[in-house]
Amino acid sequence: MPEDNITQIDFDDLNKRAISQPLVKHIYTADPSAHVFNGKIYIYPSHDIDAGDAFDDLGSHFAMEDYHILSMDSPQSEAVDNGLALHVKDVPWAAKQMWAPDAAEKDGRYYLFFPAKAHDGIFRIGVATSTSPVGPFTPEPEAINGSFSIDPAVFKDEDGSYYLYFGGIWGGQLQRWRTGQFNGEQPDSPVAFLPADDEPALCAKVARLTGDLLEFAEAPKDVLIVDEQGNPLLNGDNDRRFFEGSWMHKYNGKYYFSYSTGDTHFLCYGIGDSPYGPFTYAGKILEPVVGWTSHHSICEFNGKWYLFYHDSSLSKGITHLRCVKVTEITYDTDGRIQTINPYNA
Ligand code: FUB
Repeated sequence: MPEDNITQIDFDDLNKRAISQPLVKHIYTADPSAHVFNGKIYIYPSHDIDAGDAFDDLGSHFAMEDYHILSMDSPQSEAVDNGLALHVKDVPWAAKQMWAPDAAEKDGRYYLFFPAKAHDGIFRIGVATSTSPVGPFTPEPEAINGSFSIDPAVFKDEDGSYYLYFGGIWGGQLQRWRTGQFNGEQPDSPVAFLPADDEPALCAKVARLTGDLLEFAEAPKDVLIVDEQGNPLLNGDNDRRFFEGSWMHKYNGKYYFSYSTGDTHFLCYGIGDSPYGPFTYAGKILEPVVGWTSHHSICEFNGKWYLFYHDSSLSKGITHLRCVKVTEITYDTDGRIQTINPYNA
């Protein structure tokens, strides 16, 4: 549901047709990364604010400054805001734009992974730690060495290895890293430096983390998404190619890499046999929501699977003022996720 349709939307009607309601309404929240720690659901969202920055295709209007962690006893229960967990002013390397975070637990310690623009205007990914899943978190003094772009998502595999998925095109700057170095040249167009439409699309990145979860244990690799013939999705395949918002979960021994298609507003996924992929494109998880962005996580709770996502319904369609929601997902017998429409007809 692109932004230019907003003026035609009857939000009272849309909210009645919505399959789920905002988890909290006293603040704007987005990009929900959900995990179950010690039997409880913790949601690590962006904390949206209106800082007055003009809307542009590089996402300058997403000017978030801090994180608040939400917790829930179950997907049906009330969500609790646990207050300020980390503020940009306390992160030595970060200047602005605290975008979509994620978290992991290891040996009773909690790790918050977050992207922010450093003082040179380049997105990096940092880590902050706490003894509590809701913080407050203490940031490492530097961003993860060799990190770049946005939208970290951390996945713990059954063998105890942790992997960090990340990346996003346009405002997320992934297209500026094609040579391995940041290309800071003008123009500042979101589509500059992208491949041609008939070339393979840019890939999200994945790197295994070191045992202390503070660094990459290896150089980041491409997360390749292929079609049913095994061919990489092309840059012009906007309905299916990766844009931002990586997530990894494992279901029945298979690895599910899911992501947002950005300018076409879908949440899609591919299935593979390894955390590194390749992932064969398998379909859509969520049809477009009201608002430009779509961003999600998938989490199991008591044997059922849930999609945490956001839309801009709470702000009546303002792109950068979003609200997080949750709905159950179901799998077909062949392991395909049934596509969800966020609003009933
Ligand atoms: O919240 C800021 C950005 O919007 C996120 O990093 C993207 O995934 C999109 O949701």
